[in-house]
Amino acid sequence: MVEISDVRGTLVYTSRGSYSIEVILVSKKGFVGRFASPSGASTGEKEVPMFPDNDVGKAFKALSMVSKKLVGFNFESQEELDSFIDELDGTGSYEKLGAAVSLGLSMAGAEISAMEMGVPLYHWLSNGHASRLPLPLGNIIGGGKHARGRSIDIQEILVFPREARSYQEAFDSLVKVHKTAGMILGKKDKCFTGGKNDEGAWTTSLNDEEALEIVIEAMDIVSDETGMKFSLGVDVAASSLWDRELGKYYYPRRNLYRDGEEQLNYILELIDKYELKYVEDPLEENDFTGFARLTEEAGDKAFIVGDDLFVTNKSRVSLGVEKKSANAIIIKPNQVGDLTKARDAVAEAGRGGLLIVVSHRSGETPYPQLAHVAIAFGATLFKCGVVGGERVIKHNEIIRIENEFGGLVPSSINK
Ligand code: 2PG
Ligand code: MG
Repeated sequence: MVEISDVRGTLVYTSRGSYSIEVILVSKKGFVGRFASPSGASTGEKEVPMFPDNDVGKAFKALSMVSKKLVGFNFESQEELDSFIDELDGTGSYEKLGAAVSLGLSMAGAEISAMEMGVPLYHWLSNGHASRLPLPLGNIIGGGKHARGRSIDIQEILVFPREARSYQEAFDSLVKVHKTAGMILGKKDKCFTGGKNDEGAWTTSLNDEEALEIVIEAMDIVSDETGMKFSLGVDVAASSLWDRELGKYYYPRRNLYRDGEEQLNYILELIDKYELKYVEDPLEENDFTGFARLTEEAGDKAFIVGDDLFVTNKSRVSLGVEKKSANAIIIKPNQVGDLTKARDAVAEAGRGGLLIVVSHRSGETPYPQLAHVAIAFGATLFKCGVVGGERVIKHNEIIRIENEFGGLVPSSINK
């Protein structure tokens, strides 16, 4: 039984320089848990907002209101804590608290619980069932909203190793792909200054297809050097390209519009031409039917991954499973506001046979806990930037867990 004896909040910053709140929980036995939620730029319209009415001041007020009720609260499980936070919010979707407060409380609560039990956080979050590590999925060249529309139109060109003896070896090879891609860009892109976007991916003046070719070249070089086998992927973040009024996707670099059918065919072409094995948000966030067509046509070749489509929300996952809209899912706890709701989405996705990808946000905070969430939720892929302190702290945490606790080996992927 864990008892909360103090609740505090401090105004802190994300890697993008926007506000977050470090939520601090102290247990009666004197353990201290802290967490500050990240926030996105290409956010799903159905995700829990960072702050109520986008107002950090209101979030602090909400935190001080619920603090009084949390002090003295006892809980035995994460579900008990999270359902109490949900009840205190009262809207069912954290409209009053916002994700910075609700997930801050949930994660800080998980921290103090794990400390009291004397177990690592991933152990607490998985009830001791965690048995494997994910493989890293890294952002190599990026654009879209993460580069203020000044790079490629596709938001992310991603790479993952398909198997590795250790997470350390897998991550090392991704770092090499990132470095090598930077070197090639230095030669091929006359405007390249070494500039990176919000997630530490390179930005470029080249177009989407030229950028894809550079990443393939980098993968091949590192593969020859290390023997590691890589697969290529993209996050189209298509809701950011979607013009709702026109009902078309707009690609600003080429000043080009594509309707739903053209978009679907373009994605199918990209999958074939570049042998993409991972395609996240290829269509706008409410197009469950288009997603299902894509999964039907290309799901054997590539993971069709729902991010804004699902927003880590169990009922949207159920709909997607029923319609066979995707064969993989992005899990971002802040999208849904607490760890239990995120775990419910994972369980529902698991019932539908979806591959689990736990993911960072573009505006991250320099805290390691997401590494534990990825392990606890049995993620096959951990999507996180390759460089930048707020990203590397999470990869380093997985490497530390791998070395300190033993018995956890990376997953492998046959795509
Ligand atoms: C995404 C994420 C992370 P953001 O679209 O998958 O890469 O971006 O956090 O801006 O939503
Ligand atoms: Mg995404």
